[in-house]
Amino acid sequence: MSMVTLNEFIMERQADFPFASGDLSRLLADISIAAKIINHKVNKAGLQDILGAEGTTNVQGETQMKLDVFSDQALLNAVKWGGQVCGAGSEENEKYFAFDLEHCRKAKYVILFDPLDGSSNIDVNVSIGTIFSILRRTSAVGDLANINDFLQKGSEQVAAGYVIYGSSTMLVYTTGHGVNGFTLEPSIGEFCLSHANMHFPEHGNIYSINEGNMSICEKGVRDFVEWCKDIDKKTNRPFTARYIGSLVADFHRNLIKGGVYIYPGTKKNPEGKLRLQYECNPLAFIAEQAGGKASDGKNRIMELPPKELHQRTPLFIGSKHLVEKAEEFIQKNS
Ligand code: AHM
Ligand code: MG
Repeated sequence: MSMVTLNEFIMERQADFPFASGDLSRLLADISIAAKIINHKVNKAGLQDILGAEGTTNVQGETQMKLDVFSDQALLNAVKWGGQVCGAGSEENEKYFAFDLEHCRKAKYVILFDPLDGSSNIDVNVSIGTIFSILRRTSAVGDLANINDFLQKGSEQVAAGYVIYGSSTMLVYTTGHGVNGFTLEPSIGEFCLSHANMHFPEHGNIYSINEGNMSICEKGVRDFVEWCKDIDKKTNRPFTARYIGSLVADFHRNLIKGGVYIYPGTKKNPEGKLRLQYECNPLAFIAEQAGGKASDGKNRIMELPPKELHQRTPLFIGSKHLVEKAEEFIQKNS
């Protein structure tokens, strides 16, 4: 089998859009470079004195890990000097960045990202990930980026993807024409096409939720989880429970094996935990492109109107039939 690298693949796809300028292709290439830099650091995490908390807290009051800060900088530098975006919003920074450089002012896109999701898992050597979302700017080319560029619905995304730093490192992305996955081949330092045209399998039987929160979840969520555990030969129940606590890894497994990931609203946090603009929307775009579904229990994630950069939302994402089943229980109880 011949090997197709990510850059070759992006270039081939670019030829499908004769009027495209190549800016989006270049941006994806910039992101893949940042991903390799982050991957290198993540792999060395156990060897160097870079584990543990940085001693600072981010905008959500969470302790930042050193690798969070490193990954944030790696991505910001890659996209700023690459010059294909006029601004960037990140989980690690309260305010978005508007890059005041001539080549950035002229750029067509903005990017939002969670540089290192699931970072509480770094110390225990569990898979973590990077998530990104790309939007066409709404402000005039030549101006500085403004907040409205970032507060667009998920349905406006032009591309989205994630990188998983697991037993191998993979980059998975969509530009709205299906989902493709690339595995990093360390001997040549290239992402190579390994998972072409990814789709949720028709039958999946995994449910992923932090069951420790069950008593503070709404009844619909509790009923759905009970349903997953019931015995029923026809629907292959009881299902299998799998929860890593690392969104990218949980999502990626469910995309390949079939399943649903849920982070619901709780009594303590009615809006849940996950961030709409750089965690839920990009994964929702990938889920839909792979034949799956993403909702907040009632509404399509990609239709939710964003009001602020770090907005949270409950998330039900994965195989279509399982997300719809969960929604059924929510509706019955609301
Ligand atoms: P983070 O962005 O601070 O890393 O938080 C997001 C992570 C997700 O990766 C994961 O699915 C979830 O938080 C786990 O939360 P919990 O420990 O409450 O189950
Ligand atoms: Mg995160």
